[in-house]
Order: sequence, then structure tokens, then C-alpha cells
Amino acid sequence: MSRKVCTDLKAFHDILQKSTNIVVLTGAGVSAESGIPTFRGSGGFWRTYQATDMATPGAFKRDPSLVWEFYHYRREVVMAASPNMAHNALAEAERKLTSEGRKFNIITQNVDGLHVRAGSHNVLEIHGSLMKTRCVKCRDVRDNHDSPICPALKDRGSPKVEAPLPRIPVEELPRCKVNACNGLLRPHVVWFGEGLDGAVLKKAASLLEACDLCLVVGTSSVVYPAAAFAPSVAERGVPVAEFNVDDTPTIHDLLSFYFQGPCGTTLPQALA
Ligand code: BJW
Ligand code: ZN
Repeated sequence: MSRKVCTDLKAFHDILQKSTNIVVLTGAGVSAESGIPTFRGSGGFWRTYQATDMATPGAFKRDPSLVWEFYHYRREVVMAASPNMAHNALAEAERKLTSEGRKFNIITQNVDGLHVRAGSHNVLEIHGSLMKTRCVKCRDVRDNHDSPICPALKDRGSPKVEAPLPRIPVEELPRCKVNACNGLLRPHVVWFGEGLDGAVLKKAASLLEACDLCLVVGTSSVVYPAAAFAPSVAERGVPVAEFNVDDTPTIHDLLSFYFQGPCGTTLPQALA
């Protein structure tokens, strides 16, 4: 039998007041109002491709030039974007609640770094970062904010181009600068079929096990393992509150609260 979902802000405020350990799980929807495309739905296309089709090791193996164009485009969008009211409300809530001795942690599936740029400190990025690279040869991971990331990608990656552009030769794609390695770099993100970092997963599990309130913001809750986080919390009887523009069938039945609407509006109200 499904629970009755509450949409009453006052009732949520009462629970929030009593909570001492809050975990917020975020997805692409939290950055939508910063102009960053989500993965699914009408915005989830890059050229004629579904964005998720670019996020696989197979796509990178087949066509590293195309996948690097996609990631170069997204890096540039993120660098030009700013945190929105939802990121800011979460950063402010962390400041306020931690100053009262309470715990407040964000587990994000996003790779855009906007939570940290908004001033949040307790952020676990479970799918990696657009602003990090990893060498496929020596595995070196490092921060990279270069724009463009390499000369050959300058003016490439536009989502509007439908005619195939000539592939960039692999030796002109981003290359490792560690000693004489020169291996091909890839974005340090987690693609489909790849495991998440073990230490990161362990940290996420311990945060989820300890929380007494869970907020789920702007995620379709279809990608595992993150899709299992809210169910695991609800199973312990802990309230889960969703903030989303749409109904999310995969978690709807386990919710205690549901606030429909753009989270740049609903979150600041809920966390005020
Ligand atoms: C708003 C809004 C506004 C809009 N306000 N809301 C168990 C069962 C079945 C399959 C699997 C399973 N375990 C593992 C798998 C395989 C796979 C998986 O989950 N597949 C499913 C799709 C079926 N998982 C994996 O492969 C993971 N690896 C793994 O588990 O390893 C072990 C293993 C492997 C294989 C088999 C079994 C075990 C890795 C997953 C990596 C996901 N990577 C990506 C790309 C990251 C890099 C990059 O960014 O390029 O992560 S895919 C993409 O999806 C990205 C996102 O983080 C992730 C989730 O998307 P998200 O954030 O939910 O975005 P959207 O677009 O889906 O939703 C946006 C939401 O916002 C919507 O609800 C809107 O309504 C809402 N919204 N505007 C509020 N203003
Ligand atoms: Zn290397």
C-alpha cells in the first residue's frame, strides 16, 4: 500500500526543525535553472544524440573525438554558468544547520561543481567531475579548467551542428602531461557500466545510514546505484521529501513529502 504524500510546507518545516542529520540527494534538475541541460526528457539531446549515449566507455572507444566534443561543450556551458537559487538555498542551509550542531550533507550525481561554487562544503560527487581528467594510460587524475581543453577543440562541440564534422585526430585530443606519458585523457566521470569509486560509495552509504531526513532534488531516480538511495532511507522509516517539476514514479510511493515545481523556488521556501 502506498503512503499518503504530504505537500504541506508547514508540516515539512516541523520535521526539518527536529532533524539533526539531513542528507540531500541531487540530480541534473538542481542545475536546470542555471541553464545546464538535464539528461532525460526533451532537453536531454546533444545534436541528434541522446546525452546518455555519449556517457559510455563504448562511445569513447568508438569515437573519442565525438565524445570529447560533447564534454568540451558541457565544460564550457558549466564554466559560463552560475549557481542558482536552489544551490544557494542548500549552501545557506548547510551554514545555518551546521552552526547549530546539526549535520547537513549533499550527495550529488552532478558533475558540474555548482554546489561547491555556491558555497556548500559537505558535498559528495558520486559521478565525478567535468573539471577533472583521467589518463587512460597512467590513470593520473587531475583538475583541469583549461578553456578550450586543447587547441583542436576550440569552437567545437556546438549542440546545433547536425552534419558530422571531421573527426579530430586522436593525437590532437587532450593528452596527458605527466612526464613523457602523452596518454589519451578522458573526463574523470562515471559512465554507464563503470563502477563508482569504492571509497565514495562507502561514504554515501554511511551518510545514508545516519540521516534522519532525506531530500531528493531534481533527479529522475532511474540511475543506479543512486536510484536505490532514497528507498534504502525510507525502508528505515526516515522521511523522504522530493523536490521535482514532475512526478517521479520510481520513488513516489515511498515519499513522505512531495513539492512540485522548479526547485529554485520550492527549496528556498522549504529550507527558510
Ligand atoms: C527539475 C527541474 C527543476 C528538471 N527543479 N526538478 C540495477 C538495476 C538496473 C541497472 C543497473 C543496476 N545497477 C547498475 C545498473 C546499470 C546502470 C543503470 O543504472 N542503468 C539504468 C539507467 C537502468 N548503472 C551504472 O552503470 C552505474 N554503475 C554501476 O552501478 O556499476 C556497477 C554495475 C554496472 C553494470 C551493471 C550492474 C552493476 C554507473 C552510472 C553512471 C551514470 N553516469 C551518468 C553520466 C555521468 C557523467 C556525465 O555527466 O556525463 O550520470 S548518466 C546520467 O544519469 C548522469 C546523471 O548523474 C545520471 C542521473 O540523471 P539525473 O540527475 O537523474 O538527471 P535526469 O535528466 O534523468 O533527471 C532530471 C530530473 O530533474 C527530472 O526528474 C526532471 O523532472 C527534474 N527537473 N528541471 C526540479 N528546475
Ligand atoms: Zn598519463
